Amino acid sequence: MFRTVLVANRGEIARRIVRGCRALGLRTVAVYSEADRDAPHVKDADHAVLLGPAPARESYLSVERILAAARESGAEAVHPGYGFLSESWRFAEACARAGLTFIGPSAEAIRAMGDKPEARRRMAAAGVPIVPGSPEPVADAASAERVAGGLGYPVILKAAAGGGGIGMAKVASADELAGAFATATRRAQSAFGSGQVYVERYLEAPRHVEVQVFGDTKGTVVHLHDRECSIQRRHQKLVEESPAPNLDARIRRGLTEAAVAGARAIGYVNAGTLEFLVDAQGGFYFLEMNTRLQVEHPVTEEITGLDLVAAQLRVAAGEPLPFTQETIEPRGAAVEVRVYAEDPARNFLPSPGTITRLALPGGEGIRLESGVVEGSVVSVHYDALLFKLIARGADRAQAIERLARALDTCVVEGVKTTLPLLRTITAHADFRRGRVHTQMVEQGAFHG
Ligand code: MV4
Repeated sequence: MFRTVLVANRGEIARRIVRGCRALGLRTVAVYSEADRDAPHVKDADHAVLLGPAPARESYLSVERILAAARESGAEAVHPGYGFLSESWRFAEACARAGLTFIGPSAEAIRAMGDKPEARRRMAAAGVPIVPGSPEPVADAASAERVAGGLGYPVILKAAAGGGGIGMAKVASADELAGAFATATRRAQSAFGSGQVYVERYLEAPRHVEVQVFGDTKGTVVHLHDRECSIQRRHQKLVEESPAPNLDARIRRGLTEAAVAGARAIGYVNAGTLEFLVDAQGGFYFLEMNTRLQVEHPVTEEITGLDLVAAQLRVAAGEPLPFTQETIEPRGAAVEVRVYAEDPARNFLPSPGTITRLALPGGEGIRLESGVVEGSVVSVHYDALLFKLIARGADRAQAIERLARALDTCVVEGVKTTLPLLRTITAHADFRRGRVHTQMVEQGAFHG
């Protein structure tokens, strides 16, 4: 096992990783930008290194500066967290070249899953159901139209180098295709540096259910059950839970078995997530694989009682997984909400500023993962996630009841937050019945 870990991130996840390192007695090195001099994650770590100016390009996204920080602080391993460099195969490779252990999967697995058509081909070859669509990017609008004609409308155009919903375009009919193809290509080029797009059949109002997987260097791959993540707006998740509610036992088994088969087929090592769309008929389809620890990992930890960050460290050090499929026993239910510094009254525009008052709940079954304290300055330069509130219970109803109560006692002053929307969602009858899908927020289910 390495002794010193550099945490190449900020906010709540950097603090969570520091805690995971402490659980194994490892020394931690934080990195920070000029905007984060007084940030909690800097104080949490044993040592901290200034990277550079506030813009992420010159700090948290600078491979060169992070490698230099690792060198000067004596770190032997790097945990990338989520976002920033976490899914950069070039960064994983650069770490290896610098003699550092990248705490995550191989650069090859990151690269393959970042190429969405390649990921679809690899999963299909492993027997994982994929949404019907083009096996390769389409060269031009005419070939997109040929593929779409074969699939039937509506279809969706997606960026081959993309993910997370950026550059996607729904196409209702053939006469919309040429225009949508041009727009999608342009957006994909500017967001990902590649204009390549591919075509899939469009599924109406599906659920988003994902499966947490974990592999080690001995070739063992297990799943840690599923998470329901349908409640989101503009591809930003708001509420996540485990287990997914109202999921037929056959579908659940199909999802977890497919996820393990897919991860095994690519020799996957460390924590990963396979995302699926589940349609109203119970069909499920692989969407993409996230080759990182995810924001919503705490709900999985709450139902399994496992420490996923500690497991990541062990696996990265070459140890076998500290659990087996047989010993992973899900218990109860857990729900997480994400509180962002965004203004609901101004179409959820970021709401930067100083947090002048912060009172956050605790108590039975409540877990808090916060990147801020009273006095923290929320910068325009980074993701606006302030904290996550997680509630667990013996069953889903108890977890939601605890969460709703905890949400009622949250006080955040100085910046606007998504708290009002989260209170509305957790009180909503459809949510309480577990009747959720990906279009709910946009369709206005939670207005008023
Ligand atoms: C889709 C889809 C419908 N049909 N693919 C959005 C994020 C990206 N990972 C994939 N996404 C979607 N792909 C087909 N063939 C609908 C979405 C989608 C969505 C998916 C998951 C969670 C929320 C979503 C919100 C809108 C659209």
